[in-house]
Formats: sequence, structure tokens, C-alpha cells
Amino acid sequence: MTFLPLTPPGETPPRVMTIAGSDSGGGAGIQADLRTFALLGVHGLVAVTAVTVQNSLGVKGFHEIPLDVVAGQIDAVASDIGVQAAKTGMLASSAIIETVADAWRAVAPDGAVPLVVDPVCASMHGDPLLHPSALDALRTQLFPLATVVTPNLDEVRLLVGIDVVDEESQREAARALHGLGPRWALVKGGHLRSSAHSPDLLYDGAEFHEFDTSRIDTGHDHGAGDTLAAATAAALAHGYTVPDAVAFGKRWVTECLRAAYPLGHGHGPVSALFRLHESDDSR
Ligand code: PXL
Repeated sequence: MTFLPLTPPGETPPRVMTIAGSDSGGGAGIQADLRTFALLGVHGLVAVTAVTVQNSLGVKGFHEIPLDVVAGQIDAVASDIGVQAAKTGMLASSAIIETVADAWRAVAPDGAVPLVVDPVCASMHGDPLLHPSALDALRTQLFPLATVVTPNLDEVRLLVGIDVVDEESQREAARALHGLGPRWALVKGGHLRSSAHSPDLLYDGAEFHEFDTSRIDTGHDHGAGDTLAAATAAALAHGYTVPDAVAFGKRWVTECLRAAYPLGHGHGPVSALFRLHESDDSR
């Protein structure tokens, strides 16, 4: 595949921030985001929102980071290092969502810095990563700041109450999500429609874009959503349009799914490490 342009050694690459939770198993969350950032050649910045205690079998619990520390991380790096794009992942509570929204408004008062909001609600095992009472904060505080939101079908059901079962309900969900204020809404199709395809639908209030890749059949897809959002943010930091950035993110996560590996006794992670085997064909 064609990767993002690489910055020559010794020069400062684009900076992309992840505002998300830590996964002690190293498969999802901050760890997945930083792997994708590094292997795409961008500099990763971090605001940790929560520390999960988990392994390949599930999430045993999590500790929320104090609000002043969440806001402090965002302010500290934005004011000194600068941020060309960001993504949010696990945000745990409405208080953290409000804190992140306030801090992000200060970083990008005019919405000039792209923000990918991946509305993480639960792990793939169904373990909660967001308090149910925080859904409203997600909808009202963070979605209006988003360049693009990237829910999966379970998150779509929780956020807008639509069961996506076919192309028409996927369009209806995209319209409802866009109505909450993001510039673009991506409804990830996952296993929708046919087992051979993974159709994602992107909508900006005017045009629908469909991204359809063959579905990679792997039991090891921990961190797939995080990786798609991280790669999309990295492409936006390079100045890609949203449809081009999403198309890139989708290609990247498809390759990471192809390279997924078993880990522990449960579900293994998608892997960005395949990139280390590729020659640099970006220039
Ligand atoms: O993949 C969603 C996700 C995001 N962030 C953290 C997670 C998970 C899934 O388990 O643990 C920290």
C-alpha cells in the first residue's frame, strides 16, 4: 500500500495527539495508537484518560485519571509542541468528556485542528469503558467539536438508537449522527450485509462516501477501531481531506488486521508491525 509521506531524519514530523485510555495488554487504546503513529512516521502525543487493567481475556477494571491531569496533559503539549490533529478513544466518564471538550476548545478555538472522535463505549468482550450516563456528554459536548466521528454499530445503537441492518438504516444512522454536530460521520459497517465485505459509510450532510474493503476473517481484531481512528488522524495531520484520510485509515487497518497475531489465551491484537517488513514505497 502507499503510506503517508515520511519526514526526513532530524526533521520534526507532524504531531498527532491521542486522548485515550491505556491498555495493559498493549493491544488497544493508547498503545495501539502510538504504534500506528510511529509506524506511519508521525510524532505521537498523549493525554491518558484512564488506566485499564486488562489482558487478552477482558477488562478487569479501570482507574480514571484526575481531571486536572487530563486537561494538564492536553494544555502542556499543545502550548509547547503543537498539534496537527488529534483523536479521542476511551473517555470513561462525563466529567472527563467535559474536561477534554473544554481543553480541546482552547487548543482549537476555531475548529482549525482536525479531531477524530472514536466514541468508545465497551471493549470487544462487552466490558464497559464508558459510564452509560456519559453518552449525553459525548453527544452534546464532544460531537460538535469533531471533524469526524467513527462509531461501530453497537455505539451507533447507543448514541442514536438506530439498529443498522442494511444500507438504508446505515444511511439513516449517518444522518442522525451528523445531526449531532460533527462535520463528518463515519458509520463502520463491520459485519454488515455480507461476510465478505466491511462497508463503512461517511456522510457530511450532503454527500455519502462508501468505503468497502474485503473483510479480514481473524479472531484477533482487538484495537481495530482505535487503529482506524489513529491512522485517519495521522492522515488529517498531513492535510488529507476527510474522505481521503478515512480511505487511508481503512486501508491501514485492513493491513493491520491481515497481520493480527494471537496473544495470551483470548483475543489477539491487530498489528501495525507489518510495516517493518515493507520497503518504503511512499516516495
Ligand atoms: O478498542 C477499544 C478500546 C479503547 N481503549 C482502551 C481499550 C479498548 C478495548 O478494550 O481497552 C483502553
